[in-house]
Amino acid sequence: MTNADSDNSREWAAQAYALLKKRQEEQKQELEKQEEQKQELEKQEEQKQELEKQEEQKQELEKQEEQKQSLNNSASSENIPEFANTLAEPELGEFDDNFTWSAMVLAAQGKKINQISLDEIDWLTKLRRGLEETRKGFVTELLDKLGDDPLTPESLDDLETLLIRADVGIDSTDKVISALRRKLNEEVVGGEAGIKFLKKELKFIIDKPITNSGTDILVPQKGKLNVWLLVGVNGVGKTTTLGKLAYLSSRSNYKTLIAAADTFRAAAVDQLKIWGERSNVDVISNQSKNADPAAVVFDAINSAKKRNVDLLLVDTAGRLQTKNNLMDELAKIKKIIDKKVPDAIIESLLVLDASQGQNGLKQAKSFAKSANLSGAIITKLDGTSRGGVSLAVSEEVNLPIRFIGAGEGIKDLRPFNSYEFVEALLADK
Ligand SMILES: Nc1nc2c(ncn2[C@@H]2O[C@H](COP(=O)(O)OP(=O)(O)OP(=O)(O)O)[C@@H](O)[C@H]2O)c(=O)[nH]1
Ligand SMILES: [Mg+2]
Repeated sequence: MTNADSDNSREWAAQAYALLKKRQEEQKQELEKQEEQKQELEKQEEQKQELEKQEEQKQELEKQEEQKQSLNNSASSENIPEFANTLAEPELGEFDDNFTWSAMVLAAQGKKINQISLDEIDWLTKLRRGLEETRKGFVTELLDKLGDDPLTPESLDDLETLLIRADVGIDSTDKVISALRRKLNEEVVGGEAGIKFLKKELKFIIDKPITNSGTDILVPQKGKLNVWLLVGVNGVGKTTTLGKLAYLSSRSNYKTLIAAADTFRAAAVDQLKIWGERSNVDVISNQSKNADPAAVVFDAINSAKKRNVDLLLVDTAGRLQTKNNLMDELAKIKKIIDKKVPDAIIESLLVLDASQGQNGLKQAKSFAKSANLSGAIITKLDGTSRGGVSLAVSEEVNLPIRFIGAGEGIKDLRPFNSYEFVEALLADK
C-alpha cells in the first residue's frame, strides 16, 4: 500500500464499513422478525395445547377442532432458521483501526466494496492481532530506530539483529540485508521507503517456494481423490488444524472425510470426532488398541471411494516410540495410498508451531529429509513473538506455506496469503 493510496483507501474503508453495517442491520432486523415469528408460533403452540386440553374436557369438539387445524397449519416451524446458525457469524465491531487496516489490505488486493465479507475482516483482524507480539519486538523497535531519517549502514545492522531475533532465520536475514545494502549504495533510502522495500523482499522470500510449486492456493482437485496427510511432532496442532481444514473444506462444498490414523494416542480419535461433528464430516477410525494406522487409512480410502469423496484428511501421530518409527509409518501410509489409488493427489503437509521458533525449523528440516513433504502449515501465530519463523521455513526448508492458524477456534485457519502476512507482520507502517 503506498501512502498516496492511503487516503483513498481510508475513504474506501469507511464506505465498506457503512455497507457492512447496513447489511448487518438488515440481518439483525430479519433475525428479530424471525424471532418474533418464532415467539408468535410458540404462543400459538401453547394455545394449541390449551385447546387440546379443553378438547378432552369439553364435548364441543367441532369448533375447537377447526381452531386447532388453523393453528396446526401456521405452527409448522420447519422454515424458521435456527438462531444458533446465524449467531456463528462474526459481529461487526467498531469502525476502528483494526477495521480500517483490514479493509485497506483487502482494497490493496483489488477487492471491491461489495465483495468483502465480515469473515475476511474478522480473520485479518485476528492475524494482525496475532502477530502483535512478533511486531512488538521487531517493527516497533525498527521504526523507532529508523524514524523518518534515511537508512544508514548502522540502521541496517540493527535491522539484522531484529530480524534474527524475530526468528526470521540467518539465510533470509542475509538475503534481505544484502538487498537493502545494495539499494543503499545506489540511492538514499528514507525510513518509509525502507519499510516498503523490506516488505517486498520478505514477500519475495515467502513467495518463492509457492511460485516454484506452480500452485498459488492449495485446493482439492475436483474429480480425483485428494489425500492430505498432516504430519509433525507432538503437540504442534495437527489434529486441531485438521478439524479447521475439515470445516473449511466442507463449507466450500468439497465432499470431505477424516481418517483417524493417530492410533498411538488413546484420546486422538475422540478429539477428531468432536471436530468431525462440528464440521459435519465423518471420521473413519479403529478403536482397538494398537490398531495399524495404515489399516485405518486403507479403510478410509475404501469409504472415500464409495462415497465419491474429494478430500480425505489424515491425522497422524506426533509421537511414537522412536523417531524412525514415525517416518516408517508415514512411508507405509503413503504406500497404501499409492497402491489403492495410484492417481490420488497426495499432499504431505508439515504442521509447525510458530511459537517453537528455531526448534520448529529444526523439526521441519529433519522431516523434510525423510517425509517427502509438499507444504507447511504454520500454527499458533496468535500470541507468539516468533512469527518470523515462517520466513525461515520458506527460505531454508523451501516449503510452500499453505495455511496459517491463529487461534483455537474452527474458523481460525486460512489459506496462506503472503501479502496479508507481510502486511500484518509490519502493520505499524
Ligand atoms: N493458540 C493456539 N493454539 C492452538 C492452535 N492450534 C492448535 N492449538 C492448541 O495446541 C494444542 C495441541 O493441539 P493438537 O491439535 O492436539 O496437536 P497435535 O499436533 O495433534 O498433538 P499430538 O496429537 O499429541 O501430536 C491444543 O491445545 C490446541 O488447542 C493455534 O493456532 N493457536
Ligand atoms: Mg493430534
